[in-house]
Amino acid sequence: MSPKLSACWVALGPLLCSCALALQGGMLFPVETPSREVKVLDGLWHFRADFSENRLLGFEQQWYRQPLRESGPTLDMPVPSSFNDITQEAQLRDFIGWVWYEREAVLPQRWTQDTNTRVVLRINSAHYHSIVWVNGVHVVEHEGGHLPFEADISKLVQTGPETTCRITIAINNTLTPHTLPPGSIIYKTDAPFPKNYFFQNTSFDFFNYAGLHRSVVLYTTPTTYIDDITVTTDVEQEVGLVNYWISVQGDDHFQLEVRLLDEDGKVVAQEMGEQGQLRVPSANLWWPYLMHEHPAYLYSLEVRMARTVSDSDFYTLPVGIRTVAVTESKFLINGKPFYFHGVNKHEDSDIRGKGFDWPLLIKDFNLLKWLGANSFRTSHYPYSEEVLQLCDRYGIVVIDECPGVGIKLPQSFGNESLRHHLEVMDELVRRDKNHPAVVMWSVANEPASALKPAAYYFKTLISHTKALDPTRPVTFVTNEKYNADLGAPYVDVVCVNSYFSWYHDSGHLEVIQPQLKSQFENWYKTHKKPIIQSEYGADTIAGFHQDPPVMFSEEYQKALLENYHLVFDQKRKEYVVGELIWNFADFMTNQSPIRVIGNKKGIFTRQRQPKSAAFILRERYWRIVSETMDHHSMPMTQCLGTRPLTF
Ligand code: GCB
Repeated sequence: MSPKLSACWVALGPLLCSCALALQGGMLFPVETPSREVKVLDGLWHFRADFSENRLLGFEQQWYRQPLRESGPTLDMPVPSSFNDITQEAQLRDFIGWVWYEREAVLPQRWTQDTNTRVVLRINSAHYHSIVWVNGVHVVEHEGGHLPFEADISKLVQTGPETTCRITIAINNTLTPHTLPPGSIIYKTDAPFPKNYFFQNTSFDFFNYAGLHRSVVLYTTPTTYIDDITVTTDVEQEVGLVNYWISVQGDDHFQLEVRLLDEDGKVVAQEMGEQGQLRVPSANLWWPYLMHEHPAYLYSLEVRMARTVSDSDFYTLPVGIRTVAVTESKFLINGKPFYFHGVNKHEDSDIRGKGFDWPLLIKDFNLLKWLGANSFRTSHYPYSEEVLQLCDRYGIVVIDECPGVGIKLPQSFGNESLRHHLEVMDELVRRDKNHPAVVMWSVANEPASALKPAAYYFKTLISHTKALDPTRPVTFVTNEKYNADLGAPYVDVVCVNSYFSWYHDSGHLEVIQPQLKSQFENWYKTHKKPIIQSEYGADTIAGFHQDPPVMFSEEYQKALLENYHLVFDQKRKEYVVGELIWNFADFMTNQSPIRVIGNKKGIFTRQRQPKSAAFILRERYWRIVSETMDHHSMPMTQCLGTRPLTF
């Protein structure tokens, strides 16, 4: 690494070591209950990018010590949002280094005066490396975007009559060969480049948006509190089994009461104690969308921790009872074959970049419903918790992917990278383990898995993930050759990406069928595992038409899809268990001669308008539903007439 940026990381050396701190304890989603309050700090924050040559001026001048406006000019920056596309400055769009966010929060008096109240600051996603101060005091730091981290700030805010606190967050979007995703900074020192010129090199195909991408939240719990809940489910004949483990922090003396309520609010099982099993006779199972007349059935697990009558903590967790299993050729949900007909997505939209946005989210779910999609992969990083909550409620099945994308360099397979990757899986599993919609973990996308160290790397990573969660299969998504991939022996399901007639044999649609057939046959013969076509697609500029089809026209995207579908239809009778189009919507990438204002492989535009291919896919997905319904418990007419169409 160049001395300049390494200085920036070295300067943080001692702080980086404390990352593990962020891993202790649970990471329950903040909800309001009779014992908990939540204050969401969405809105305008003060913002400054540190354009100084070494990007360290903010640390040298300790910008966190006083209000940010006192150390120089600030911008108004909306949170949640990426900062990149908010202004007219290309310099800020492409900025690499530290940016500073700050705002004051007014706290209810009870929070600052009642020392039996624990006040927690939670950052739901800050990309990439963050350091947080409250009233100028360092409280936490975290490496990696997309996953939440927290700090208990009770002591800092319970010091006197003051009821405001100043939150300062410094965020650095610099990637190194050991971050996830990896990247590197390239310095251009030869003459024709401007002075001190550098840029960030990455091997992934989406814009490295940065900033406070999700809400920053303050919430309270009592000082003795429910820290974590883990639920796994099983089914024995008609009886649903809900196994639970609860951890309480703060004191050893408490009682725990656990009740499971059905959708009508009726208590169907209850238990006492930190761990146990709830048995639900004639359980309503959690079924995927379009697989059952009443999909996505959710029970509520009400947990009450009590020390005394007036000192209790409450938390309610939605619970879906379902099983997941993989055989040599099938993916089973509740013992029935499940076929993934869905999409790959990105968290991406105009202006807000990767910033969380409710209207966009609900629009996307309505489009999935319209399409008849039953699943998606969180390509190529964990999506917001709100997304997973909606998937639980709607029955949309999720392959939950970590940010292991673009792992191409040999040094990204070393111990330092592996250690971080294992930590990220800890954080991901801890956050998402209780979502019934999540049916499989994906530990990476298209790594250089034919490199020698990949065998040990993926063996370790996958066995670690299975140890964290023995109830779900684990995969990574490959584009290596079936006989060269050193990670494939360790996955439960083969997820393979291919772009026949696009990146290979460009323009030759006629190669798709024979090449795809042999792709499937080779992978199956070698590994004897179910296969998902985890990406396929073609860039298409909405409104470009050409017949006979040529690349980038809507006709070409349609024809490419249709050729793939013919082979899927043969092979899904055997061992192909899913097809996920690349991509749900157009999305922003780095500038490049093969990208026309971003990647255009969406079946919807970035503004969520359908291209012709969306109608092809819609017709197909609904046809698959009508065919497979016959094999399941309900007739299609019932399915169309009731809940699935309205969620
Ligand atoms: C891939 C990658 C994805 C890219 C896509 C493409 O294989 O997994 O991130 O965006 O191809 O369009 O090139």
